[in-house]
Amino acid sequence: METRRLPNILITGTPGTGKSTTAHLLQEKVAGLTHIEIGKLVKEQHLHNGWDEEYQSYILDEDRICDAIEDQMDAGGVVVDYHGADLFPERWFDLVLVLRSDNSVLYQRLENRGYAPRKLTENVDAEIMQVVLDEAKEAYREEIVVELRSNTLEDLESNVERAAAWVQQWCHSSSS
Ligand code: DAT
Repeated sequence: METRRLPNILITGTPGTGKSTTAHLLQEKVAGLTHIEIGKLVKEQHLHNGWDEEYQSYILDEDRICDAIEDQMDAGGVVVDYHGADLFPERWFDLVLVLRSDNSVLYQRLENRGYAPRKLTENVDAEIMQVVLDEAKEAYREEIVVELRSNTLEDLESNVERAAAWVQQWCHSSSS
């Protein structure tokens, strides 16, 4: 039975496409939403099984990540931001936004972030191959998966506006 009073949204995409920025602005704009950055949570609560030198990332403990946020997800109103789409239960999300950036834009953002050349190339390649988009389409009903361009500040603003309007609409239709 649907008990959420606010919807849950997954904001996903390749690292650097603007997930955290978008999620943060959305949570600021819509009262009652909370933002969970999975990468940060993993570090803070040690929800991993060590560091993978080869991939330069944590080896996630997916079960513990899901356990850590389950109560909040059940309550609703959570904007989850993560660069993967298939580790969460499908029922958790009402909307899945997949942010997309052009390769030159993404390259620059990841270079600014200080990514090592190999990690940078892997991520830009993954974006070109739309790995996260395909993963999201596989994991969730196609009609809740929305691809959004995230190259410019105008894109950012319009994505936040659209998502906020969608939340309002969701609340309106679930209360009627
Ligand atoms: P992610 O959480 O996907 O790794 P981020 O939100 O940290 O990405 O953004 C990476 C950088 O790019 C950060 O400096 C903010 C900037 N940025 C994000 N989305 C943008 C957009 N649509 N237009 C311009 N800059 C953007």
